[in-house]
Amino acid sequence: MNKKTNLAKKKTPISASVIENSDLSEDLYRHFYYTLGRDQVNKSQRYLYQALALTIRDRLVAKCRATNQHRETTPHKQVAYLSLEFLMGRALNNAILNLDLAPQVTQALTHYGSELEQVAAAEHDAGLGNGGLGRLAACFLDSCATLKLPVVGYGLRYEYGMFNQSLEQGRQIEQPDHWLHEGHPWEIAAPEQSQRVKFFGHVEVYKDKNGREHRVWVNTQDVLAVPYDVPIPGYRNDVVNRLRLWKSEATEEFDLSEFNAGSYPEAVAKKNQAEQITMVLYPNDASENGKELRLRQQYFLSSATLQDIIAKWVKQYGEDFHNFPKFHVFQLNDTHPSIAVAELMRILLDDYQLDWDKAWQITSSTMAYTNHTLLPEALEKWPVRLFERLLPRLLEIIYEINARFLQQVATCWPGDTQKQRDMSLIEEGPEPKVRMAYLAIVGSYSVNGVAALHTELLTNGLFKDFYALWPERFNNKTNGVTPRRWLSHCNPKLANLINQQIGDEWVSDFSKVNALRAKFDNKSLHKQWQQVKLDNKQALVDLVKRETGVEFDATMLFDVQVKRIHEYKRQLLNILHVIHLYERIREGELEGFTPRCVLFGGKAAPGYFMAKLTIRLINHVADAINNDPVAKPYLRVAFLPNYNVTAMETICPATDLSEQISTTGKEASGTGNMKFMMNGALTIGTLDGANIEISEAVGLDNFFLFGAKAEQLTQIREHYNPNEIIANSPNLSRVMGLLESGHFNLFDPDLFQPLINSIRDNHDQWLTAYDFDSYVKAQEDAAALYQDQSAWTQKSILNTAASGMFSSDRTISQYNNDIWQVQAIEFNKAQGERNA
Ligand code: 26V
Repeated sequence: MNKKTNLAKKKTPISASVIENSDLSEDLYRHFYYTLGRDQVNKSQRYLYQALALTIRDRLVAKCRATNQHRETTPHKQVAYLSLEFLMGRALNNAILNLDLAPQVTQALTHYGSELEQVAAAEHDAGLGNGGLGRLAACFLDSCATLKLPVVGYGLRYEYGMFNQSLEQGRQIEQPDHWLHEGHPWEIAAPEQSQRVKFFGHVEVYKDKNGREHRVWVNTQDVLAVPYDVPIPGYRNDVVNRLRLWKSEATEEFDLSEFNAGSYPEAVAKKNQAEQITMVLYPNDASENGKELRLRQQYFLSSATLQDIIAKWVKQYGEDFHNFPKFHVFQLNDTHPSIAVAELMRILLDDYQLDWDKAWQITSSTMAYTNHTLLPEALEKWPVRLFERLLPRLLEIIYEINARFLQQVATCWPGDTQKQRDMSLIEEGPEPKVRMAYLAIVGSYSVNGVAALHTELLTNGLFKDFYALWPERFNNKTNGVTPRRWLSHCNPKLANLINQQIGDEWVSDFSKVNALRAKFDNKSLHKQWQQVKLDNKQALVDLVKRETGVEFDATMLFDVQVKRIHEYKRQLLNILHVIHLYERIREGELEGFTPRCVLFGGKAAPGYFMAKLTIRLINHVADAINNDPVAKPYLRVAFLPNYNVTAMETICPATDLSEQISTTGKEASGTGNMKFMMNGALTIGTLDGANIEISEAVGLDNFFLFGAKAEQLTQIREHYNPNEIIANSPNLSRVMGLLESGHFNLFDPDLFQPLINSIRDNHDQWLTAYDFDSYVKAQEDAAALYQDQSAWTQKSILNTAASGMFSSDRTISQYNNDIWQVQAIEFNKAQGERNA
């Protein structure tokens, strides 16, 4: 143990055990009365929430320190998970669950006449992500802490998270989400660990006295990266990991030099420019529009993180890096932080004078890359010109990486210059661009997809040349979600029922949930299972009524599609089916009709015209149906505004039928599908993404499958003639007839013409018309089954029972076994307390 750690320990006044044993009620009172200076609970419960958060945070901080001490005293390998997004949602209930403090908290709140549920509702979601990719990062942090793995999340502390969505006459309206405006009690700033990140400037070359050439990046405009740490508790295991979020600030010199030159306005403008970097999360999760600020965000995160880790390394081991790969892994969440490959090279070459081969050996054995999308428009490419201006030294390094890489390509495929052009990190053309995915692949020792089909499509399609060159680099890691948030916390009634049936070990070993399988036919379990679902549906009825005014009926089938609005996810196909059901009602085709409530939710990227128009169509159709008294007993439709993590916590426990209906080959994995399954929903879905593994795990008897198969796609697209399909399908003709008659847009002719045209287009990538009839058939099967409540409940239980492999604990164990190979933290508790 070195001197420094000893000193730090002496200064620590309160040990983990002291705070653990202190009275939670007293701490709550102290924070409420003294820290916040309050003496009454006002109606909003906001201060009570803040005091409770600080009370819980004290306990987390103590454990976090013990976890850190272990890190410092027992050198071991650690993972940095780099992500531009962490969609954390609320933290309070999660911390209370993981620290097992619910009884004490409930007791303490009685003094204020409050209940945890009301207090927890005062917390704003930390919406620092768009959707699947960001929420996956949050689930992963929970699993890493629960598995005691030394993993630190690194991200950006956006001032404004994902926009808030409201609806005006069926249109999406975006409002800024200033989630920090009442403070963020979970974070702790560490300004003493700030890093400087360089931008702009130019590169100068000089020779040292030994004649060796050096390159220096000079005349830069630096921005300060200030870290804010958020504690990440494991499930009842004393481990508390960290999420480090960087905030951009102006350096002091910025103000001083300009101010001394007498240009105060310029000084303030530059300060603003620096602070802009972490001001707002980009809300488009598919189309890359090459915005300079976005590249600045990416470099800012990558550079601050690497400098932070290397500074700690140098402090501990000096400038000898040869063991660095034995102690560090950088997992890149998509290409967004992939500039880290070039940045680590820059630091090793320029700041520590390593030679190229040594630096490259270190870089390419510490970086690992996860791909999350096959959509060509989401693959990042940055104009070379932008790089040249913003990050000139990084561009030089990328060119050098590329030159050396292309030599390898030439050796492997002699004389094949086309291959070199295809694989080059630089895409040629009038506006040459850097292909970030290729940079990530070339610089990483592991490249993974997020579901079996997705990885297969990467290796045979998008990255096939790279796979041919380095097959051993590629691997699959099917996504998962944390059963703590997505079952224990969000569905306590079902969690209790499962506990009664099979014990509670499933919470930290989710494979154990399989024991429910044996009970799928137990009649008394059926009754309780149905009652839980009904209660959960009632909670969703209340939410839908409050937010939309639409009255759902908990006895009807709850059919739900919540996710980002995107053409490939095919909310359009879903609403066509709703129109089909409405037509049946209007025509009196009511034999065997199962009454249902259809719920939609999700945000469209602000500039995504077709997605926004789809929201309008859903709302117009919903209005027509909800205002038609003939439809009321059979069909209700709502679009829940502002879908987010917290909304999903009420939605997934209440869902009967989970809509996972993307065009085959387009959804990399999906993770909502897993949350619904865990909570006993049945899935209607295509063989896309992780739906394939879901249907295999639960069996096709318990899954409503429809749609084109991956291997048929090329053929289907070649001869695709949607107009003929429509003409030959009585159901689809009738639906298109009603839609095209203007029934849903009486005062706005042609409003939905772009959607109609897209369905009728021979080049419709999403194959909406192709899949319609088989979708209707699968929906009919679901509706028929729902009428047999006992058969439905059997399948519901079987779905939960088969969801064991969709825990992110399983996913993370595989990342660790195959990619990271870090040791679980096994700190000796007694030692932790003594040292404290
Ligand atoms: C791309 C862009 C590009 C423009 C700027 C902002 C931005 C933000 C995010 C993205 C990447 C979107 C990729 C993504 O979210 N993929 C989803 O990842 C999930 C977790 O692996 C997976 O379940 C979903 O199927 C996949 O769509």
